[in-house]
Amino acid sequence: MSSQIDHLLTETRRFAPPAAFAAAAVGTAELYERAAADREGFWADQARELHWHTPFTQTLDWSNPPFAKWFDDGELNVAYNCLDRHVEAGNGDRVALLWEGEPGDDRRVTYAELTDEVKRVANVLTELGIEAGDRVAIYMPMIPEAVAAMLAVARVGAVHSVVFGGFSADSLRTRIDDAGAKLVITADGGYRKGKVSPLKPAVDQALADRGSGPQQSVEHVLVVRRGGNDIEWTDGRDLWWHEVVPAASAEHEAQPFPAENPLFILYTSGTTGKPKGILHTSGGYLTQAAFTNRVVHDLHPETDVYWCTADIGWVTGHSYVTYGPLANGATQVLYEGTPDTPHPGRSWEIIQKYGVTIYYTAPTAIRSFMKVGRQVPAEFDLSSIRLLGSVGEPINPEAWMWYRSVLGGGEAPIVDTWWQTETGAIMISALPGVTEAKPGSAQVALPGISIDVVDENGGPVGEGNGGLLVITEPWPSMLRGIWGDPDRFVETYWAKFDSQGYYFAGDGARLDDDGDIWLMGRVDDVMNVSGHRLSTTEIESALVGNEAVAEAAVVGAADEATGQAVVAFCVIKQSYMTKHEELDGLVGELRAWVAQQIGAIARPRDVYLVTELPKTRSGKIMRRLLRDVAEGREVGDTTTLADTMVMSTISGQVTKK
Ligand code: 6R9
Repeated sequence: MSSQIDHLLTETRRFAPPAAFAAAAVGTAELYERAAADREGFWADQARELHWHTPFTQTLDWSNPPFAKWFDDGELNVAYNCLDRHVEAGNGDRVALLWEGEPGDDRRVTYAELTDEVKRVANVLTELGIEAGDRVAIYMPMIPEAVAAMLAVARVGAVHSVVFGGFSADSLRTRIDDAGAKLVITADGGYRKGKVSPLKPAVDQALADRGSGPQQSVEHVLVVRRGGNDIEWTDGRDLWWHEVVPAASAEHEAQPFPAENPLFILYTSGTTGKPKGILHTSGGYLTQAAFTNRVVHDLHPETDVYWCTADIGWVTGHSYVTYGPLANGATQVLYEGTPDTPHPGRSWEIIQKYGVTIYYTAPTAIRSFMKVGRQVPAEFDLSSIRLLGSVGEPINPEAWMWYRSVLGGGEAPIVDTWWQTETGAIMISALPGVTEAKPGSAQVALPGISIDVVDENGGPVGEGNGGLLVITEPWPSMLRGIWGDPDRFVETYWAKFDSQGYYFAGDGARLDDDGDIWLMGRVDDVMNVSGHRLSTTEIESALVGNEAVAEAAVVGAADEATGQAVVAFCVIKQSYMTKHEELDGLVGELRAWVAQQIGAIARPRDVYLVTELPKTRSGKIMRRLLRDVAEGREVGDTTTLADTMVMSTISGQVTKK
């Protein structure tokens, strides 16, 4: 990559942590030194923060790469670590979940209450024949029972596969079949965008369609009543949670399981059509989820009110809603609904109501808040916030500055956290009390994590250069495989840098002159225009730096002259549209703007003004579909879009032009 991305990398603003924050920070500079001196010993120390029924004597077994074993001869119970030990330490009355339903109903669940509930659910699971190693699918809204279900499955040593409640019956069926789940835990429905969105009917459909397909592994469906919507009932198979859970005994002693006992499978999309079941195990995963939640989010469990907005259907919800915060004894907000329902200030109302101190969300959400305007958060008291986090995609400096000034009172440190479903926990991030933050850069590998940026042959590119992001040493929360497909595991992540033994993350990255890491988007999103490599992220960042643009997506479209050409799709800010009745000329201005910001090489061939961008349910822009539009093809598979209508709207807007 050459000078085109200099405008990101010449970002010169630096923000040191406030002195009082640094003085009280959980993560200190000393952690880097300890980890550098003895990486495995460092992780063993972190693992000893957990409760082990049987202490481990080995830290890492890497004798059969890429199949790692961490803390292999130790035994623990993941749910015991998240629940019982806090109660036994005298913290049973501490609130674990500050739950807020979308319609405004709320519930406070203490550690003692959550422990009691999980013990009962664990007894129900055992009565239903669920044993260690069995798979349980969870298809639920964001309600306390969803967290309890995950922990109960973990408590009996079984394996959960959480399927995001926004996925279709079809996706649910594929996942149930691939994992061979024996039980599905669901709800009648949950609140989304002001109405009840049904869930149980999708489970019924997923199970009904299975006719001649794979063996019918599902024996029971356990149903929480939440939406109150009408549902069908299969006697003998279906059970109401409110009938069986309160009736079950609250006595349940957590049994120890080996550190490498599978904890969960989480499906994620890869480059092929079939989703991959990413497999995580117990001891290493919990160690790194808890450690990173403490040091990156600067968690002080006695005083903080933490809110990670991710749904439990995504890895962020696993590591930073369920496992990390509960292992640390945190008090956290759990919100059922969408951030703009019933009004655009809903998130700020929740922060004010509960006095949220740590807020962790995605750039896509931040940009949609920017689109609505800062007058909305200005109506609420957000002064409790002392730390902000970002995850899921690169955060452009524009959004970073907005986040810090509007939500962080111009002072709260921001941690930009890079990681993946596969890595299980945060890998690259500032330590908020130590690192001077740079807007737009995820910055440095965490203590105990080894990252590099390399060229196609695996050679380090060195400071000031771009290449591919790799992880050069095994880490505790690394995926242990792809469920049922060890070859695909090796092929996807380890084959590219086989001789070096590096994990290939699939992301492009660049090291700046300070050695800080800038994520440049998936390598499949890198364009080649007239022999120059351009990053979609880079051009998108320039576009949203223009006063007119709220959101932008850039794709490389096949072009006879240049190989690929830059095609941009922009959503214009409401405030800009009210000021300028005519958008005539804006397209030309934006093309010139990019040329001016980055260089003529980056000037988009086409700029389309659209009302929305196509996003997956986890908020990632589906550039593949935009490329179809840009190249004048029929639009491909849209089933993973959050809103399947958006592509026809965009196609309409583009052809009208
Ligand atoms: C946690 C999560 C993983 C992919 C990853 C990368 C992108 C995540 C990022 C980021 C830049 C960050 N990504 N965090 N890119 N800066 N801070 O999102 O997992 O859904 O598996 O996605 O997301 O491209 O490879 P997952």
